[in-house]
Amino acid sequence: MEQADRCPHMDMSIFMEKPDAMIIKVLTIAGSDSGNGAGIQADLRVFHYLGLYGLSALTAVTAQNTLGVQAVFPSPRRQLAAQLRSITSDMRPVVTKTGMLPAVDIIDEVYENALTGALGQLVIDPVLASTGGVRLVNDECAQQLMKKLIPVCRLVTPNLDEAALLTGRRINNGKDASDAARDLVANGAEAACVTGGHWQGEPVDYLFDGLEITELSGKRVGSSERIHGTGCFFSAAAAGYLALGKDVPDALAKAKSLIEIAIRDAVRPGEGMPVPWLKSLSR
Ligand code: PXL
Repeated sequence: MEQADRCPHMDMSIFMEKPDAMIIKVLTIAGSDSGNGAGIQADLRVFHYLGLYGLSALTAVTAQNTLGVQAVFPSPRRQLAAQLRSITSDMRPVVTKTGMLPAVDIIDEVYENALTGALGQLVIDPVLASTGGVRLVNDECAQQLMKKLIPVCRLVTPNLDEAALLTGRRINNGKDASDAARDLVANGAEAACVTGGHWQGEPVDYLFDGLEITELSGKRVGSSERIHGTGCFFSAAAAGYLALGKDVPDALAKAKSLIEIAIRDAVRPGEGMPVPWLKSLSR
């Protein structure tokens, strides 16, 4: 009452007893990038841009800047478990996006939570290496992703290197990328989108939804190879659009348009790599 007197335009609905049903929640389970290019920082930025309420559970703390990753400190499983318990006992994400999952037991923890249904639809960005080429998770983690999480996901969004590592294929052309997407669906994913942004030429992505291959073509807006955080940004955007009710092809097409804008407007906060940026978030 007192506050309303002071601020007559204040929306008193925040004091309602029930949670706000209009707030759409999306969770990222990922690592922290101290340089603010990738990881949870990128994911939360994208969720906010899309008008979603972003939740986060940390799987690792990285020490990094625009020049590269200097150190990775994986979270102990019980730390992730506690975060997920706190989040899911109070809030229900419509979609959960995973990023860097740096240990087998971290993957197991996400898997066990996914099985309860408390994470909503799962979008997996199978982060294996940084844009600078630093390996962030080992082969055992890649295998555990294939064994546990990919079989229960709505969508997996590997880049060419990640798709090659996960499927054991050499990927040199669109046919190889399509075959890798088929492999991931054969392994249990509902849909797989192998992103071609790191290729020379036009950045075509290959989506397999269990029925057909769709080529998602885009515009080359500078070299995304040297831009740090594009993978996180793209899959966070796809997760966000799924949470907004889009179907997989539509969510991916919209995510592709958004990353193109963010690459065009990329900023260079340090001496090293640029970072995708959403200008309209700034005042
Ligand atoms: O871009 C992949 C990635 C994802 N998540 C975290 C990272 C990186 C790359 O450095 O640090 C936390």
